[in-house]
Amino acid sequence: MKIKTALLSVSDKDGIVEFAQALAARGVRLLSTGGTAKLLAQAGLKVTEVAKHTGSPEILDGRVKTLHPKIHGGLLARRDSDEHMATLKKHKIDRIDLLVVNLYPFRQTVAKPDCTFADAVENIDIGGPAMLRAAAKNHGTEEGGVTVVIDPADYPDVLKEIDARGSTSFGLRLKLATKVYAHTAAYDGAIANYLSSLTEAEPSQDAVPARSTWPNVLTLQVHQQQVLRYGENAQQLSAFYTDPSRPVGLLGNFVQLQGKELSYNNIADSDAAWDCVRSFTSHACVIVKHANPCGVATADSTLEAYKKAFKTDPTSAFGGIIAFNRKVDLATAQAISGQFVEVLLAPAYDKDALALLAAKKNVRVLRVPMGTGQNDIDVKRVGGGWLIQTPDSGTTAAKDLRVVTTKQPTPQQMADLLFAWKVAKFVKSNAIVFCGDGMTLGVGAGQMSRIDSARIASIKAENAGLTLKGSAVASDAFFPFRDGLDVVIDAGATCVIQPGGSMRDDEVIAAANERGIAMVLTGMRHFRH
Ligand code: 93A
Repeated sequence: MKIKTALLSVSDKDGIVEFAQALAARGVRLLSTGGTAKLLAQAGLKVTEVAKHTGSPEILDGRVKTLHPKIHGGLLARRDSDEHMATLKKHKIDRIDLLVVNLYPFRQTVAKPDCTFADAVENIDIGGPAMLRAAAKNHGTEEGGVTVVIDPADYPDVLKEIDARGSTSFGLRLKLATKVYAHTAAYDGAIANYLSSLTEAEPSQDAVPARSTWPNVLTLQVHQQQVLRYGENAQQLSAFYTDPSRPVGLLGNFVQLQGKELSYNNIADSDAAWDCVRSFTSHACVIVKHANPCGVATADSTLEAYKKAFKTDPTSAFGGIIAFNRKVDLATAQAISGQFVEVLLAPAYDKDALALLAAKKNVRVLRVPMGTGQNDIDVKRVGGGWLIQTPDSGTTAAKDLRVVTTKQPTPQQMADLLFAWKVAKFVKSNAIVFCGDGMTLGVGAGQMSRIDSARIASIKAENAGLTLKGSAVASDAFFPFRDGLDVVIDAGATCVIQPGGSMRDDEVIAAANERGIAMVLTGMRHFRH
């Protein structure tokens, strides 16, 4: 069915004049609402105002513009029903074949700190979603139906099909209709999130209402980006979903430059590696296995950082995820080529480094634009629901530390303690991390008992041929008893960083003094489950 009449009603007017010109050039009649009609007329286009078309003026400050049987009848009448077509004729209603709408900018409006309650309410679009839903419902059959466009990125496809066939295909109409319902659902979700975040019982119209941190309704809109081969295991189905507002061209935070398709576990591990490596300012390398760092180091170059990180635990590094916070050069790529690596990620690569990696077809090479990082919220699935929290963005600097022992840490020890503390944040609890000279020496992760984590960390150091004598050690949460502390001192640690706050802090501090080591407290713990 040929597209004869289009209705255009948009808040974001970008590109609308050009699209309307293209439609007019193809003989399409244009109907439009106040502001949009004015803009089109100014551009010299012949356009009929909706108010004139319906015979009803816009009323109630524009709250009622398009809510009229002449509009909704024109959108909703079934094209394959003689009865519907006869009804249109009887009531002198014209078919509307193409609808172009984008909505009042609700989300952008409430994001402004000075947005009043009245501003927010007035930006709840009613007529726009009503038309969108009507048009999308009537996307029709192979014979014909309504084409509905909310995204300017779809203008070219619509014009291409009109040129090729005078109308649009069922496939395109279905795709566009699907987009509409995802869009209106997200739009209503944003309204519900906003209203439910208001803490005042009756916000006054001109007041900027107080907002609570957490809305009691939380609507998240996520779009499928990639179907994955399987989930954590082969018997699980899986896909990767992201927030539609994320920059296009990224898979989550990543751009894949080469290699096999990313798996569920690859994405989870790469995320853990990136989270850790981006927290360092100097050249850093993080090697991850099963979401835990098994080697972390900083140095003056990426090559040195990699060599040091690898030394921590060469056994675990086999098939690992390797992340850098700096550009990867040829020398580093050459060194990495010597080991089996699943995923390599960095903000950039030298050309010759990429050429070398290209020979290793299986290695998944990811580019991660600097600055990309955590989400606003952290979501964890539990049976029957989701646990939601803000991400752990707590950081600790030297000035935040409290030395509680007679022994003061030397400047070198202080640097190692801060390094160990940074790493411990990214290790699953209970975490014990031995470090020295800007590298991890032994990592104990994910144990139910802190003493076991300490024991495992020292066994791993021994297996790697590293000494813990004179090392710095971090514990992600406090020592409940002195026994865990004794294990790390027995292993060779001479300084300890931990949050403090245990009922037996006095006993633990006394033990540190008795054994002649330095201990600093951060006052902040980093559980990670
Ligand atoms: O206030 S509304 O909810 N009432 C309506 O009847 C209506 N019809 C279209 N808002 C309505 N619209 C919206 O107006 C559209 O969704 C679009 O965002 C905007 C375009 O208005 P104008 O062309 O006057 O700039």
